[in-house]
Amino acid sequence: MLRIILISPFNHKDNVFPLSLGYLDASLKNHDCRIYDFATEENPKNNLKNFLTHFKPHIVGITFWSNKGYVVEPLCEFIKQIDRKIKVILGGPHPSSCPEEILKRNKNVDHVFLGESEIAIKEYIEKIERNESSFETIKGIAFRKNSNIIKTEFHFEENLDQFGPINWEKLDISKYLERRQFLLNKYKAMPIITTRGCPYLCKFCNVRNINGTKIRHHSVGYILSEIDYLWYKYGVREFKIIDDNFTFYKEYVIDFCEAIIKKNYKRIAFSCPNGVRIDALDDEALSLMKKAGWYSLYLGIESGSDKTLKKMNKKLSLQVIEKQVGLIKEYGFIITGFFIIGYPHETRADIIKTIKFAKRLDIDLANFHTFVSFPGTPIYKELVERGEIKKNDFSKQPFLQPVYAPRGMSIRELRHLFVRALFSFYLRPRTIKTIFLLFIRRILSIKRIFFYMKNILKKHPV
Ligand code: B12
Ligand code: SF4
Repeated sequence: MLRIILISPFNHKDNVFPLSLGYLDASLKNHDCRIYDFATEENPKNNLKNFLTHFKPHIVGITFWSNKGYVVEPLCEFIKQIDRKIKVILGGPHPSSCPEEILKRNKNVDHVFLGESEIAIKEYIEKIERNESSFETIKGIAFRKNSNIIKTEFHFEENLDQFGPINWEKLDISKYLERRQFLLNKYKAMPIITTRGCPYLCKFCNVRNINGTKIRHHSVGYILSEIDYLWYKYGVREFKIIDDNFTFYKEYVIDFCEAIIKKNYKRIAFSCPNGVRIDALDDEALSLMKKAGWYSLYLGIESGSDKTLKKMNKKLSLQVIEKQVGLIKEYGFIITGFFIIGYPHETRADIIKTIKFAKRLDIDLANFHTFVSFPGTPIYKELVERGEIKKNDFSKQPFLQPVYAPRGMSIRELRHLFVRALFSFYLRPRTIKTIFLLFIRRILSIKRIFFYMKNILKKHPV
């Protein structure tokens, strides 16, 4: 039996339960696997040192998002300094997008995993246990061999029910439940995954590298037992569905909602905080979602310019967005729109169009982000080829601060437009009233607003 530690290096205290590590842990039932979440530790690095010295793991795995390079790279070195024999493995969105680059850059990394890794990690650990050193048969792995880097094709499993169930007890759930992890919360909330993958090919998105372009799902029965468990055992009353594209298959949404309605939970709420596609929603789906307990919808609107939507390959038009927002509003959802500003080729006029569009739409809140190009996305490749960004520019990415501006615009100018977007959207009597009402209803987390404000107002090093 091998000893394994899986680390989530997000040290922001409001981080959510790391589902990625929960799923991987569920695959490693025959081993002594522990999950270590920086977000729930008072002194994460010091405690980790003690943990590593006492637990003496054979393998340490770290989940890695592109914006966390400044934490993950030193962490790999830290682990190797404690014991060079520990195998350090990485997985998650960043390694899935540029495994070769990571292996070239960081000698402290032994193996890199690509995409969903429940099966790959299981096979890997079995090989390590048997002292095998050939990994070519594992799907979705990259490693050094002689002076080459070998990368195998990744594979996505059709039936998600073979993964999990998550052993929630591996972490102290109360630490996650006592926080307001999202901007909007009605009750004590936990994230869950019902489907993985998305068939769209938006140019700024790297979901295709992580979960593929085919939507696969858990059965409704599987999800219900997960909900039941969290509802009865931990008093969780709100479920944040963080799928890539939850609303794509309407029949699935309908089956899911009908099953929830049938269960007749005394109190339950749902939302999709990382956004759903706006065009997939119709009367039937919306009315059932409302009945099942949905109260808020985040919509991937992205831009107020048809030209930019086309450049993003978003397959949406302003006309469809306006029509759909109107329809969704009729059902009384709290609507939050996601908007990207400063997308390549955008001019000042395009960005102002987005700001005006956000204000014109009947939405309650707007989540503006300045554009970041993540590795593995088509737009990243284009920008590197055109010499507009250097590889690794994203690693400097401070939360909510621009690091890229389209040609002809400075970062300072983009930052002004970003602040203008926020001020002109939020300082309207209508939005102030909405915020006040959401606050009174104890749905809106003021703490998170301060968190966003603090990050937005940080002086940017330009
Ligand atoms: C939920 C979510 C959030 C939530 C919760 C965040 C959190 N820390 O838990 C919220 C809304 C807060 C959020 C915020 C942000 N997010 Co987000 N988020 C997601 C989302 C939708 C799901 C992630 C998830 O939990 N998946 C479920 C688990 C089961 O899957 P998984 O994490 O991929 O793990 C599997 C594999 O990757 C692999 N794996 C993962 N880790 C490891 C480790 C090892 C050792 C191994 C072997 C394998 C492995 O195996 C796992 C099981 O199959 C993804 C989209 C996506 N599909 O990944 C975006 C995503 C991860 N987010 C992204 C971004 C950019 C952000 C923000 C920076 C956005 C912003 N500008 O504010 C912030 C940053 C927050 C932060 N803490 O730094 C990007 C990351 C891109 C990148 N290249 O890194 C993604 C991919 C979205 C996208 N379309 O591009 N996010
Ligand atoms: S942005 Fe949304 S719709 Fe577009 S590819 Fe990514 S997950 Fe799919």
